Amino acid sequence: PGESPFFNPERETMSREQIEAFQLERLKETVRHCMNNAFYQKKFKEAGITPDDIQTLADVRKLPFTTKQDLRETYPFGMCCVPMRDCVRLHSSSGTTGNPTVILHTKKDLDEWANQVARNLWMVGLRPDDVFQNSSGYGMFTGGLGFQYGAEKLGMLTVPAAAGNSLRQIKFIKDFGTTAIHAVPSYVTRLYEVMQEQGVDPRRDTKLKVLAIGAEPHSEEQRKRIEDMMGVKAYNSFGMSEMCGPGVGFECPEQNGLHFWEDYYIVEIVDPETLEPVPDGEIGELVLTTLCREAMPLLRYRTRDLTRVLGRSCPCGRNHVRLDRMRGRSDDMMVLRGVNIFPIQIEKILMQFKELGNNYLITLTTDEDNDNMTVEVELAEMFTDDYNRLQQLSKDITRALKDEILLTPRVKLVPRGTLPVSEGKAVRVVDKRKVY
Ligand code: ADP
Ligand code: K
Repeated sequence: PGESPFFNPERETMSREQIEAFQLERLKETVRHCMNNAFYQKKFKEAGITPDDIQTLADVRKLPFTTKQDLRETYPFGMCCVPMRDCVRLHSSSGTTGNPTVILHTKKDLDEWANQVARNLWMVGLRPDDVFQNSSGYGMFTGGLGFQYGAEKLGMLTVPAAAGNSLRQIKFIKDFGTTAIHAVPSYVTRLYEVMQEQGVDPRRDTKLKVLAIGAEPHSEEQRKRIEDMMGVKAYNSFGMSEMCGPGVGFECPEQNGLHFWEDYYIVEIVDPETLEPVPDGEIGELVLTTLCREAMPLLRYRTRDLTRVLGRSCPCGRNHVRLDRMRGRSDDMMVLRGVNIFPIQIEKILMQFKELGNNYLITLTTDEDNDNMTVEVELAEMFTDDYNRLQQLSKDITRALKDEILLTPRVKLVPRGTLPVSEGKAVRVVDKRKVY
């Protein structure tokens, strides 16, 4: 692509009309391709439709939804639309209950996926002279190989550092002249703490300039903190195994929402109850249809992620839909005394207090038949023993939280390093409530 700001200028700068014409063609092909598979044949029959019913882009709404449940019930290979001999990679999501979900890829699928990831990294200014350290889990977790192949495709020297072992990470960053890192946001804050302990100043002692952070919900406040701490630009990266993995949506340098790549997906936001589309700007469930997958195309897949449309144009020159940062999955929503609360709302408040560190844990309990919330949060390093100051701080936090979530949680301030840190996605909520 030379020195163009676009990795794939033709696709990235399509007008809305071009995007939609492209999508319709691809949608028709995808639907026809799905008819190779018994699961889809049955679904289509039940819905009383055939591929010929897709004549306009709006006809996507005639298609049946697919869900994680479908993937579980057809585990492991029941939703594959190509002969097994054409599949070259398998990824599987954690799945704490029942069967995990399996996603298969052909060579072409992997190639397209790498293109998607490379497009994102190019978009935020990374070039072949950059050194990319991938500090996310490898193995089944798609953030590992997904970023590896994408960064290599772009041409960067790519370091598969994997998650954890912060001392080694820091040594690599310094020795290899790492300029960009991919990691989950909760791990970046951990890495920074270890840098501090080691007397390493990321601005002075490293060449870091860009971070790709994602795979878990985080607030704008958390991002700003990460940027300040590390002296970098941090870009939100959205991915999910069912849609390949990383590369589905990414922020451009404007940092005004995630561009979801509509040459790869049809993006719908629906009301999770009625399943009808919601107007732009309103929060709903993200539903995605893949447009160029061979092994496992997914039609109208219900992601359970809640977000909203921010716009369909951008000063960066891309017209691919911009979505707001995810507020969490519908399953992350806590219902306490009839009030709906997302962990991210709590994080947003905590991050506004400079006296607080980055790690926090929400515990839900039942006391005397009432639901209660305790928020434990680590103090920043300037930990104080001044009882009165801590009392006042905890009062201020409680009040700010109450304004946001309309309930009064118990706030516990704990020293840095007290709360558990996970190597993968952070665990923010422990629900110990009685089930009646
Ligand atoms: P698992 O399903 O085991 O968690 P995935 O890696 O497929 O594994 O997780 C995908 C999910 O992670 C998304 O559906 C979404 O809930 C969350 N996620 C990924 N990226 C982001 C992001 N940038 N912001 C918020 N949530 C994200
Ligand atoms: K290189």
